[in-house]
Amino acid sequence: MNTKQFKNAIVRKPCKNMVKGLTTAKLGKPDFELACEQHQNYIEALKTCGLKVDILEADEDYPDSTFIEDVALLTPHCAIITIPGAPSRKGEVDGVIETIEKYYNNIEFIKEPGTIEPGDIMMVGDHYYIGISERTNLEGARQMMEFLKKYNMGATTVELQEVLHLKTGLAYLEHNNLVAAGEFISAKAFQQFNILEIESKESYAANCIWMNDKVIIPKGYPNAKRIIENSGYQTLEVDVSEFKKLDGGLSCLSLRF
Ligand code: CIR
Repeated sequence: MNTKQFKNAIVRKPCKNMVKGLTTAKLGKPDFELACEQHQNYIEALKTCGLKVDILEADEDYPDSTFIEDVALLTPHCAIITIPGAPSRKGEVDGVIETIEKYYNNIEFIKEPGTIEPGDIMMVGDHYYIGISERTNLEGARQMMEFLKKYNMGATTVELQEVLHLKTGLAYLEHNNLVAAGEFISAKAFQQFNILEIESKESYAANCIWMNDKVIIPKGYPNAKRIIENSGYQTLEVDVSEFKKLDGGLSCLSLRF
């Protein structure tokens, strides 16, 4: 298969203060012990897909710090350190730079007043879709696009209407297959893809991750599972119920490169 293979992931263990994490979900407070167990299973799933996983210790200063995806974009050519749009999350960035430096020489930094959370960034080969959201502003997207261009990568922006992040409702599964829910099913920007449509009652499963020709999906979404398997993928289910309570999904829990 002529697609990029991922070799590494960086994750951060959930902290006890995750119960104070940002959320709109109204699903109650996460159970910390169960979240730790689910996080461990998530790491095992990444390893099953062939990844080496760096596991950072929990950071009690930042309740949302387990959602490590939002602090950097790790491309094949450079790393771009972000400024999250949520004020309580801005400091999360400092705790990952040292680990990223182990893997990257080319490291760029988004600057104020730009804000951008890579939950809003979807990679399709050398092209990146960037959601403009409550967390990612136009200036953040502009700076990101400049960095991508500097390293010969392209980008397109997409205005979000309803969801928190772009990848809340989208996942690219390589081979032109795009999982989509809600506002993205008919969005003009994505009509060139073969859209695998996820019904609204299973929309949480649209945040799944392609990992070296397997797809990690959240447990408990049988219709989404069937659609993805019928498109030729082997799926791995991971229960992430405690992270869902904080508006987080599978992609948010790792940096993959
Ligand atoms: C937040 O609201 O920032 C966290 N509770 C959830 C972040 C989810 N991250 C992601 O989709 N990349």
